[in-house]
Amino acid sequence: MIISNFIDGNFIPPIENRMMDDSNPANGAHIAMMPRASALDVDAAVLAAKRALPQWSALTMIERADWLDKIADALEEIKEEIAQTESLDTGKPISIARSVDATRSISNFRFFAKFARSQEPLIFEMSDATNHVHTSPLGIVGLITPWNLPLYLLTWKVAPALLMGNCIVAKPSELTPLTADLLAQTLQRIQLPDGVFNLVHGLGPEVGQAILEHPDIAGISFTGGTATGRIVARTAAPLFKKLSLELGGKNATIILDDANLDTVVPGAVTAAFTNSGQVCLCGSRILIHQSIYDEFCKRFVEQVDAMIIGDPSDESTQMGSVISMEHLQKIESYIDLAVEEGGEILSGGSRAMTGPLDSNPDAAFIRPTVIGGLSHLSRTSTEEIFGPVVTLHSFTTDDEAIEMANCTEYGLAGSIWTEDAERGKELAERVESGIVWVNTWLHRDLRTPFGGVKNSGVGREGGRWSLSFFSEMTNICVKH
Ligand code: TXE
Repeated sequence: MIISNFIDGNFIPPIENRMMDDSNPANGAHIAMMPRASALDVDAAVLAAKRALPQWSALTMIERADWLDKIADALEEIKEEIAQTESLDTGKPISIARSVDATRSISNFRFFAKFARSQEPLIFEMSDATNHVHTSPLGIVGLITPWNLPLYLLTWKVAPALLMGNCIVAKPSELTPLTADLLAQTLQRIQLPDGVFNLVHGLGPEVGQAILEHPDIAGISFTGGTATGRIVARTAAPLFKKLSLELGGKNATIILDDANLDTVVPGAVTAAFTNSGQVCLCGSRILIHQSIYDEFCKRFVEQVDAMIIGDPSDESTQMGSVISMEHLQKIESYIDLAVEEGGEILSGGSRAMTGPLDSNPDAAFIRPTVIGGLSHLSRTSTEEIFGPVVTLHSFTTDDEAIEMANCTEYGLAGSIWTEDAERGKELAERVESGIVWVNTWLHRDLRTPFGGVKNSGVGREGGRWSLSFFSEMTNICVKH
């Protein structure tokens, strides 16, 4: 398979004709050749977007909401192909690719279409004047997205960006180009006007950087690692581009002394190992009240030991591969570090033996790994690993649990498990993060603000925050 850039409504090869390989991390097999585009391709994409902008922004928000529904309908028709393609490109189990990636990619468009229709004009009355808040598109926006939830996170930005009248230059991760290509194919099939959505594939420092630097791109929405987020901020801020940064996390799962372990243990396993722990919201540090630490640890390790690791295309697989051999080596380096720091491997810690896949040196599998006995201030317990690795820690008081939860440089998400929801909500207010779940995880209302604090990012997306990010406001004050 060969994929191309999608510019001005057409699939075209990169101007400098450089291509690169896309492979399946579950077995190392070559899947596709993809463009290694350059700034020249970004320039062409921006030109196309510039040509499309007047007509697209002249539509009403409701007319653009109708387009979002058309996109959702068209994606619904290829939902299984999206799931199969995402599983192939990422190594995630087909069950997750269906229930999380494909489902949410479609619902992102449906949600913003419906949300648009509920919007009222923003008016502030004075005794002698009326203030009308008028919104207009940013213009051309750059969307740069990561490899963990490729289409899910791309569509989370595409839907509101289109709704608010912007035209798009998007760059998915070079590790997972395929479902972005499927989206482009779909938009071409339903004849979204040429140039409204443009897709440029390639390496971050080459294509991503060119998007950040382009003078005609007015805003950047970025999801990825904190280190890259610094580069994005350093490049785009002096150009006064609007910036939304969704970065890394090292989230705490806090289990209070009154927690019901029958529900908490499976909840903590799901929060820890969904998508091989490659979700910025995963609970990678588990803080347990000392009175139930031993019982939790025993039951948690039992459930982790029983997880089915294997071929992502198998319906019964619960955990597939990680995204690449390079990422696998990064994860293994943290497991080595954990041992050096005095940790005890309670489960996993090695490359999974996965039946027919176990003899393949290019299969990026590792067993879900549970580590006890580390200080909550150790590097393993405070640095983002972004893989199927969790550390367990005990605490004695609620205050100590909050102090431990807040001790890292990150502040994206967390969860608190207790039989007393009011106690959980009060504690949640003291967790330095953008999102805290009480007695659940990854339960998402798309109207709510999503984003992190500290090194987990700047800004919020979701509901009205997305509409606000992807638009400019003019206050028009009319004297009576
Ligand atoms: O992210 P990157 P990666 C974390 C996780 C992971 C680390 C790196 O710790 O190990 O980030 O993952 C593009 N200018 N998260 O490599 O490098 C790049 O091509 C412009 C958490 O995927 O940040 C890709 O499209 N763009 C995160 C996108 O940035 C650049 C999810 C993300 O790549 C660029 C994924 C540059 N100089 C990883 N360099 C989350 N919060 O969900 C790279 N890119």
